[in-house]
Amino acid sequence: MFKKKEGGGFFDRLKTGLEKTRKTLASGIEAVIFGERAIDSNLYEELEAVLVGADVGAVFANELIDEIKEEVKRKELNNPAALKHILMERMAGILRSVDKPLELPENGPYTVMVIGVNGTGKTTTIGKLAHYFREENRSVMLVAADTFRAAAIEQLEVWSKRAGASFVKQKMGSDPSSVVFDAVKAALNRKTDVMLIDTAGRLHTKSNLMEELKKMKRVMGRELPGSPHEVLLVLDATTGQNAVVQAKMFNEEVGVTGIVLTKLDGTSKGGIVVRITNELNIPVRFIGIGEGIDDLRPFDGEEFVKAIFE
Ligand SMILES: Nc1nc2c(ncn2[C@@H]2O[C@H](COP(=O)(O)OP(=O)(O)O)[C@@H](O)[C@H]2O)c(=O)[nH]1
Ligand SMILES: [Mg+2]
Repeated sequence: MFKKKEGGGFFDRLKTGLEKTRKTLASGIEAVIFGERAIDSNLYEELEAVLVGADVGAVFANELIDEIKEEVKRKELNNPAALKHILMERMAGILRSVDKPLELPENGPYTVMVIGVNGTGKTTTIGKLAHYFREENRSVMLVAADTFRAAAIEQLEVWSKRAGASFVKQKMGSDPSSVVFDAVKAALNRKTDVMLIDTAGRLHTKSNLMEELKKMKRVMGRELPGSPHEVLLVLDATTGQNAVVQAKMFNEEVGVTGIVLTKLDGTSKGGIVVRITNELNIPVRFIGIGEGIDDLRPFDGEEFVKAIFE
């Protein structure tokens, strides 16, 4: 189980990380509902435009506005300020339904395959995750199954040293399934608690990549029944619609059990979390809010909405 870190500093850091989204989404909504204006179709249109601008998705924005209209009618509301609370409630409701932190068993190895397109932040996320688990006093092994580039292997090795994790690699160009095969054996021998597997993400050979990922899964399942326990898809929040397309593709081809949304610090379109959640219904396990080793958070829907609106 994840121990949740609490405290003002921790929450402030999240707010800072989500600053760009705060500026568009929260400030945009404040501007629309400001003053004593009437709740009419103009106001609803403006509200919808702000939501779409923050990338919650047109369909979801529309649904949300309809629900707000209902609520306003039912409760006979006439103060626009009340709309913000309805909105926050609804967003938190959607996000709560998918904020399921990873549950680790007492006895490992717990195996996590990390997949996604190049540049989304897979290797960095693995480094941050390794640090996270090390802080919980779990032994961690990083596995270099992105064997396509020597630099990728080196980058993961650097993270393993920073985080205090062991490291398994073979030479560049070797079969990723063979790397994983060795790694599972090593993790069983060493009684490693958590094994994090870095994979390639070159999409121009899409069918090869998908076959490779499926083969890795098969090999792992044979060596350690039930594994991989988690297939974590890393998506770059700054890529908007592309992230949604990638999520659908990887889920259909390989099967995804959890999502990490990175680079939320670099976008004003943090509403993408709502959109992905709404369209895919896959748990969002973590969010990335910076490049540092501490900039990965277990996702908490309630906290996320508060960090944007409060
Ligand atoms: N600002 C920011 N940058 C990130 C985050 N996660 C990853 N990055 C950066 O994204 C770039 C690509 O990351 P990398 O882990 O190499 O991606 P990979 O190709 O998927 O393994 C690097 O420069 C990372 O520092 C994040 O949450 N915020
Ligand atoms: Mg990488």
